Amino acid sequence: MAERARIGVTGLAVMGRNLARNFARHGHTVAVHNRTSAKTRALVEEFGGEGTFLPADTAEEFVALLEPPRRLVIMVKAGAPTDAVIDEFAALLEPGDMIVDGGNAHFADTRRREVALRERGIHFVGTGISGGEEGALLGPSIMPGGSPESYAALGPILEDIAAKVDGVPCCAHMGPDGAGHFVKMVHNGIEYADMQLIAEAYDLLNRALGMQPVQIAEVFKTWNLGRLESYLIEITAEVLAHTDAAGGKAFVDVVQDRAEQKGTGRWTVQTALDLGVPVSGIAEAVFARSLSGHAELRAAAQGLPGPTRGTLDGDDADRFADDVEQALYASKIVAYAQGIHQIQAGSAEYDWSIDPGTVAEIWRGGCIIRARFLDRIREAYEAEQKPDSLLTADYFRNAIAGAQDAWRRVVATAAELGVPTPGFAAALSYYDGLRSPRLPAALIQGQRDFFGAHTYRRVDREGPFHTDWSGDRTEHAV
Ligand code: NBP
Repeated sequence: MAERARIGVTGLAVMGRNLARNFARHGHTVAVHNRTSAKTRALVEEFGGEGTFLPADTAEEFVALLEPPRRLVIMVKAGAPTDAVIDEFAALLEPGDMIVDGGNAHFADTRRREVALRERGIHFVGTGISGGEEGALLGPSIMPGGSPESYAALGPILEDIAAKVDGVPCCAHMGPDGAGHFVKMVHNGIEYADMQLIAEAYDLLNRALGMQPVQIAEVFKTWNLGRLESYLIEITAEVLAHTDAAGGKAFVDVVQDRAEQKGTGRWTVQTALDLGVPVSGIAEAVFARSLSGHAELRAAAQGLPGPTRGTLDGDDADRFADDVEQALYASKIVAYAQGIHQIQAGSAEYDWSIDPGTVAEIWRGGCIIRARFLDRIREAYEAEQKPDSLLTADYFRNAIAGAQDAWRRVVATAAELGVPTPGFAAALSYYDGLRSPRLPAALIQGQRDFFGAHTYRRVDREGPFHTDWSGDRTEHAV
């Protein structure tokens, strides 16, 4: 009998091609297919020596190459192309077969697709894959959803190709149906927040201290030796140290300051609004990118008055870089606390039983937000007494206790100097909001009752109440 493949990949653009190579390099015979066959042939010609690839020109040939139960990975553009490919292949599969969607699908689409395929006996495994092009080849962080049965059949192969940290694969079953894509979505939301916070730290050092990008690169390199050690800090130092070949200026000074967004950050915030979870750090990061993109509005605002104080000097300047490191660390903790809260809320809403400790564990390597402190997050959720919030876990409570004076100074200084720090400031406000015994929400309830008879609850009695604001202001139980 002709050789069959343990797994197949259809969609051989950058991600699919590298994922297929990763399977092959780990000794798995991999069937490969792409709508445009030239890409399939190119892959085999160029990288055929890395392992065993079984190329297919048609969908039928591709399915015939897979050993049952078939494991078919789709790596095509998210949205309509993914639906088209699922429809094409589902018609050729049998009950018990698995379709893995490794694209960046919205978890609601994954839930819809999972139900439709389950009715036909096919396992649909929405799988978040992070790490970009390089991760797909060398070891990504993999977040599979879908049924436990499908994970039993797929997990070992996915764990094989995933990044490893201390020998532990950065791949674990997140939960049923859309859990994997939900976790990936929040991962990307945290990534937005982390990048924004790092960008604010750079902006502060540049504008408050007048440091040049190449000097700031050195600061980031130093930070990367400590508790902030992470992929994003590491690449930030590289980008800041890079000089533009054309004019000899710092690269960052010749790039247009308009950040793009592909949508997963926006999805995170939209979903958080639906779930009622305050992910203010992620939201500010998305909004900061939107603001950066409004070129005409920004041009029109150039004459608006700012503060008189321009840069720091004396003692303020001497301690500022260290203060910014502390503010960055504290704000980053808040961004993760908010993201984990969203994962917990999604898990409760959709009955996924996602374990935040496992999520932290598989984010330690392979993915864009990989960082030293994910170990601490994992430990926090492994403890017998699970924290209500990451912020209330002992390690992080103490970390913020140590950083908060500097964090407050940085936010105050930024306001004084007119340097925008939506990420740092939102994180600090969230922290202060969470720990406040009383919030002005009580006044908002009064306002709502005044104009809309929305009622309110009292601190000393059960049940809703309304005050007759337009009459004699007597209070009634409702
Ligand atoms: P793209 O998102 O650029 O998609 C290109 C692939 O989709 C090609 O193989 C193309 O085939 C195929 N395709 C399209 Br477009 N429409 C199709 C259709 N109607 N039927 C069949 N195939 C179709 O590729 P990518 O950047 O490799 O990303 C793949 C997935 O992984 C996406 O969902 C992406 O969001 C996700 N992702 C990407 C990254 C990253 O860093 N790039 C990271 C994590 C996740 P063709 O060759 O015939 O045009």
